[in-house]
Amino acid sequence: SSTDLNKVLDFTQKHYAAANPATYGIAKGKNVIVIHLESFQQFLINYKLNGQEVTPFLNSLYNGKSTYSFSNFFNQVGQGKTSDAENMLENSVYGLPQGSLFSALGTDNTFQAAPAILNQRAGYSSAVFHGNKGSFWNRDNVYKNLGYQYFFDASYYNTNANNLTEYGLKDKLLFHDSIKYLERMQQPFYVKYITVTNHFPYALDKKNTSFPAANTDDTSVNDYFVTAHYLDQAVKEFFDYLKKSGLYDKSIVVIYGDHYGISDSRNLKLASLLGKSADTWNDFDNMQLQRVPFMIHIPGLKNGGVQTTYGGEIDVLPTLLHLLGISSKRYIQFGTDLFSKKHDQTVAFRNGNFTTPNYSYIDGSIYDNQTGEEITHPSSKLAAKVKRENQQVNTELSLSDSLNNKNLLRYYVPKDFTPINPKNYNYKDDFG
Ligand code: GP9
Ligand code: MN
Repeated sequence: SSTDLNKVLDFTQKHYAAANPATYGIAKGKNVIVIHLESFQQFLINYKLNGQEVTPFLNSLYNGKSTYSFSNFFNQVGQGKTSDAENMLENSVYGLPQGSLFSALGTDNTFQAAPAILNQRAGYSSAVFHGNKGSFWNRDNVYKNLGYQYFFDASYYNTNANNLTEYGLKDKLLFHDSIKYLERMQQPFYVKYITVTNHFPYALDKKNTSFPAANTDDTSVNDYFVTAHYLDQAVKEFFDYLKKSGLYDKSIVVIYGDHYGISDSRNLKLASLLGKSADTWNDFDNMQLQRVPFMIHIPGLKNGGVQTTYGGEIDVLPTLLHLLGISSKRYIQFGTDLFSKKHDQTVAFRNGNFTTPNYSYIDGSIYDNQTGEEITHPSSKLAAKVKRENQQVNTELSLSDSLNNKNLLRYYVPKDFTPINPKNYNYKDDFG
């Protein structure tokens, strides 16, 4: 109803963060290449297992001056896992409290997503490259509503048995075998690569592994480092191609981890590898491991580096649009530009918990982010502040749920936006 829509509009307009003039438009007109690192957690970055870097190439990007690298960026997924990450990154709207939005609402809901905005505002073509079948998480329907022009799913690659892992084509093959499609994309393009090899239980055939596993008594924890290393090699090979092909200098590369790889229940096995004790491991430690990498690699950038701003997947779209010189105020987006002086550093998780630069709120308890200690007797000032933020997080999540469950974007057309007609897209044709 219009009051429901007005409540959402009222919140998002008040919550909007104006772009930072120092970064607005610095990537204008560049191709955008998004690399979705499956199940890849931030703790892997700059981590050494038995003295050996697990992900040397990603580390070189993270530590370099041509990348904005976020050290306090959190995944905010619910049960939709990868699809929740995709929904947040390309709509700046949360997933559902239960289940996958893509599966439950993705076929019939109205979206005003990144591919559509970039195409209409700046003439971007768009494609997804993913080695799984297109119907997984209902993607082949959802992507048409997002305005993706092409979806190169498993049917476009040689998927004989030894090219596959459980969720599809091995990552090195995905990056390699998709080149013939990428090279026919009209520029500027917005393309997304969804990797799968680094997925629970992190099994990988011997001929593809070149990194010694860890030696805890949990095989999936041990093998996590092996498939993370493989993924790192795959990304390096892709960058080598980008440089050789000349695409590198005409593009920016957005790299993110979609969510945790090691679940809370297995963190006790991981603790010792992080120099922590399983005996004292608690909810605060679990939350700290919800960090995932978020890097924006901009060839030629000289003053990038590690950004300590607190943020999450919900913030990516307004951040990206502003870097491309595309204003975002007219859209209904729950995130804010990470570079903005007005960026909201309260990071909401799907279960209502949240973290901020100074403290975390977990199932009713407050923790000091610097010491990790629970603040059992908060000052009245802190208690009031946490209460306010708790209310805002709950408001934000419930307004996002209202937008999704009532499909409110049907009733809102942003300035100069042409509603997407999913019938205009057909992913089965040969690449036309
Ligand atoms: C497969 C991919 C699997 O297409 O979505 O990752 P998940 O959704 O389980 O995180
Ligand atoms: Mn995933």
